[in-house]
Amino acid sequence: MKKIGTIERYQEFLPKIREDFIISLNEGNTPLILAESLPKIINKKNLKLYYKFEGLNPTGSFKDRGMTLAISKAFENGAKAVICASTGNTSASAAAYSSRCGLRCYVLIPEGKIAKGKLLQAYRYGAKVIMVKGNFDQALQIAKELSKNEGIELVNSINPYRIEGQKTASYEIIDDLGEAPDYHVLPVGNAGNITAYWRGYKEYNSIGKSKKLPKMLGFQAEGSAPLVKNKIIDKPETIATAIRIGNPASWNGAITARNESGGLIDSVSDLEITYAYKFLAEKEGIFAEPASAASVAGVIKLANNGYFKEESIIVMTLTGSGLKDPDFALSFDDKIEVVDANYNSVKSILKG
Ligand code: AN7
Repeated sequence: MKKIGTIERYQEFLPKIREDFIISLNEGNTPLILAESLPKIINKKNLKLYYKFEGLNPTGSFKDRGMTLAISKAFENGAKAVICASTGNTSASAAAYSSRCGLRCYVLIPEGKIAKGKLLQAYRYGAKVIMVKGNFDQALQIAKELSKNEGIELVNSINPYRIEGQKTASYEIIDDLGEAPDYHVLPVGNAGNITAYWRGYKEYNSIGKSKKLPKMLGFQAEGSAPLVKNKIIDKPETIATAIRIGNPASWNGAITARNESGGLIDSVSDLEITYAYKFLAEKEGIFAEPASAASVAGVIKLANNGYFKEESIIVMTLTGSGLKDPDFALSFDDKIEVVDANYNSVKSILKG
């Protein structure tokens, strides 16, 4: 059977892995979905907007693109165990790929600050879940030290194979559009993904697959915006727990992507993120997690400020699935009706 995951699809652009050691769940190849309602609410006819919906990866986030490489390499190198710190999605992905090849997987997560779906994933895929009474940045520091001292492979995005795999999303976008977009918009947490996308765009451009390079637009949550404030945030806060990060590991990568592309890194408030999250589900039919909605919140903010002047194609990455965070999804006022099991009780609820 033909394999169709990240590694096989873009073999020639990625580090080599011997075929017997490729651990894949057919990740990648996610849809680029045209925005129907967004152009209307921002009232911009000059913009063509697309969502790159990474929530449709095997574990429900973009992390799978790089995890397939990181785990395959660890497996090929004879590692017995892997470790990561995570706001949730990395741990879900690491746990899934590890389970496929019998690697022991340790995940360090900030206690009480990860979406329930992600916790369940890591747990059910069989990882050893360790809750740390602290934030992601503290957990990452511990994971790094354990990796160094105990000979356990680190599969956070400091692991170079992670970024290599994640850059394939840019290839797919160019393969789909036949050209790079004018702007690429991403939520930014640990800043691995914006680093990876920029690398992917530059590489495809250098071999003639695109004529232009996009401006990279990154959005952090206001209470967790170290790159915007240009300082480490000791106590990051946001409802978008995936990007609740105060000291991004790929800090320099994000700044380089911004500067080289002529883009920007800005922040959006939890209120703006929540609006975009609801908008995506209720007006576009796309259920993405809160952190993903930061991309859309960012576009709305910039559009309202008159940032996009020319005819432009904009791609927004929606990094993870809305199913990951049931508690947030159910935290709104619009209530679910419970009625008696008869025709009239149900009919009385209908609005016509
Ligand atoms: C849905 O899982 O850092 O800027 O430990 O899960 O590359 O970190 C997740 C990050 C955006 C930010 N959207 O990406 C983790 C973790 C979602 C995410 C980001 C994350 P980076």
